[in-house]
Amino acid sequence: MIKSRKSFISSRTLPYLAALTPKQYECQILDELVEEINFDTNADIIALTGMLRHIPRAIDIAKEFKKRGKTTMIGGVGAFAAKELIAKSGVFDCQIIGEADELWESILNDLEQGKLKNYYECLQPPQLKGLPHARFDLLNGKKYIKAFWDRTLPIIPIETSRGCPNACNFCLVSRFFGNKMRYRPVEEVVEEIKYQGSKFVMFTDDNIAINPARARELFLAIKPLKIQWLGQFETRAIEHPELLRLASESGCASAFVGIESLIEGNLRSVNKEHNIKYGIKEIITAFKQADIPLIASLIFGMDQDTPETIGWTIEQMIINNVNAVIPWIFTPTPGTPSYDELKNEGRIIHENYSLYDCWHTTITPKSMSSHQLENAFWGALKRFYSGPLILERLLTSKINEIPATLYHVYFYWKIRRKLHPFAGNA
Ligand code: B12
Ligand code: SF4
Repeated sequence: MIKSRKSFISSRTLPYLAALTPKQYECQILDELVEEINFDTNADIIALTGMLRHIPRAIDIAKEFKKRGKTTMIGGVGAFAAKELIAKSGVFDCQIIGEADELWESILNDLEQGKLKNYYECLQPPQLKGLPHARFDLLNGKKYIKAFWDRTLPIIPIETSRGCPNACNFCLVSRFFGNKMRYRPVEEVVEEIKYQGSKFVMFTDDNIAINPARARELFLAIKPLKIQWLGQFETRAIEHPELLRLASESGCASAFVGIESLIEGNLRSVNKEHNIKYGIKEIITAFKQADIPLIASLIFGMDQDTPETIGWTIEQMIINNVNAVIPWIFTPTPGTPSYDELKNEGRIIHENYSLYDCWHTTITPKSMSSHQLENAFWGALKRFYSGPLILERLLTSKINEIPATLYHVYFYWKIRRKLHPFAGNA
């Protein structure tokens, strides 16, 4: 565990699961990133969630609770990716695969009637109409940072859709949520934002503008709320400049864009051809013209990457004045084609999932050694977040870019301690 005093944003998962829980149950939520576990709690059921890298820790936690006679359950994307490991651990009374919206209540009913099964799977993804509002009131709000301009409530993650029609080989989203988009009714999204009350929202959608007509409807509906929001966009969004402008007018404070690689062969090798069409300059210019600060998500260590291509990529980001970069090391998640491919080629070095955090090497890359990959990755982070470049960015930032640019000082501090900018935040 990499713990922090305060996290950037809470997860939506458990506050949402609490909202799905029938009223006769009392729920408590504990986020181990920022709090300590009380193993002597009087709770009857311990329900755990996490990404793949949290699974070894979840197994240890469940072991402790089993010793104390509790009923242990686990679900979520990590549990989906590590199904075999979880089953083998033998410390969970119940393993839930897939979306739990329509399953959770019946699981609790089965438990009440002494008929709890060891394994539940969602076979039919739920429609996203009438979802309850997540119970963020159950979290310790003091443990999450607040926006610079609104010190009242932390940033709140809100979901407006699930699924992704693309199938990038390294990504779990279309494997877990399916490749058909499902949307929450826009009026229900607006209602939840109002209900949660925060003036800063992070949309958890993987592609907030994948459907331009629906995105337009959403942006128009949230514009009067006068919130600031963060969202994930795919590169194809630049084909709709008027939509990007509307996103900006509706409060988009930063766009997290899956650029992944500037090398065509890399994009082809991971089935992300849709990114090939656009040059990095074109992408950055389109977001700048819409006045939306762009955070480029990059993946290093794909087949055609070498220390030189990684160095070159980061220079391209600097030359083109991208607002921020978040680089990751190519990591194969079980359940994805990348994992199967690398496994078949014998290129997976180890399966200690606690290091599957996307900033440790877990594979032998094709065109360099693992050591070279790790060095080039840290070199890229240090270069982009170097003192002189941060200062230059701060001095040249527009007013709306300054809050995000100030985080670069924090990133600088973390990178010097060999921590990824997001470490301790997810
Ligand atoms: C928001 C988000 C983040 C945020 C915030 C994280 C947070 N605090 O939650 C940030 C930006 C920080 C982040 C970071 C990372 N993320 Co992220 N993130 C997401 C995202 C987009 C949304 C998560 C979410 O809130 N979903 C909504 C909730 C309600 O859905 P849910 O958790 O799946 O829960 C449902 C079911 O799974 C189930 N369920 C879940 N848990 C449980 C438990 C029980 C007991 C039960 C019954 C049911 C149940 O019930 C829910 C309702 O159906 C997902 C993709 C996605 N669409 O889900 C990726 C995702 C989770 N992230 C992923 C990854 C890889 C990362 C990173 C490692 C790096 C990266 N390359 O993106 C970093 C981690 C950094 C670090 N320090 O290690 C992967 C995880 C894959 C994996 N290997 O586990 C995902 C799936 C994206 C992907 N492309 O594959 N992430
Ligand atoms: S990386 Fe993004 S575009 Fe590709 S499948 Fe995952 S969510 Fe979809």
